Amino acid sequence: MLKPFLLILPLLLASGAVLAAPDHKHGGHGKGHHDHGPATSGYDGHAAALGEPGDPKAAARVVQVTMRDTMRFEPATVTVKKGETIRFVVKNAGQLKHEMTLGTMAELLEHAEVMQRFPDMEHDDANAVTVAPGESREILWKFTKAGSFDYGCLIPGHLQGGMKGRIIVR
Ligand SMILES: [Cu+2]
Repeated sequence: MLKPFLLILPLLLASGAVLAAPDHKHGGHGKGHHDHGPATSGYDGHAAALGEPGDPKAAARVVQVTMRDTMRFEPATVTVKKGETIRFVVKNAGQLKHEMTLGTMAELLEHAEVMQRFPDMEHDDANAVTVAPGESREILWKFTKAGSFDYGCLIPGHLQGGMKGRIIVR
């Protein structure tokens, strides 16, 4: 369990490190891939446990998701059929920057820790969007495996504040 108060000091120290190393922005595909720490982490940034990026030509069901500054996603639970492609239309209704990352809770927690060290990291992955206040972005994802998965906002403090949701694939 992350303890936000214990993370404040390392966070302050880390922000200095970020200024000294401007290239820690979360790169997109094709340029060196992103810095997730040790390769042994097992997290490849693509939420392979859930499925794969959706084919833009495939039929997709639209699921609207709203992000709020109360550290909540609406809805907080999404149910999909195995094999279904979902177009998440993610709207940030708040004043703060938020993001939505699909993954297992273990992946989200691990990535949230990296975000604590590099708070300005932005996501340009198939399974994640960073959404500025008032804007909307989309995630197109095909759920190929049955099970219970998660999504969360990895902006420092948000996941811990409860900004997460569950995806049930059956
Ligand atoms: Cu957030």
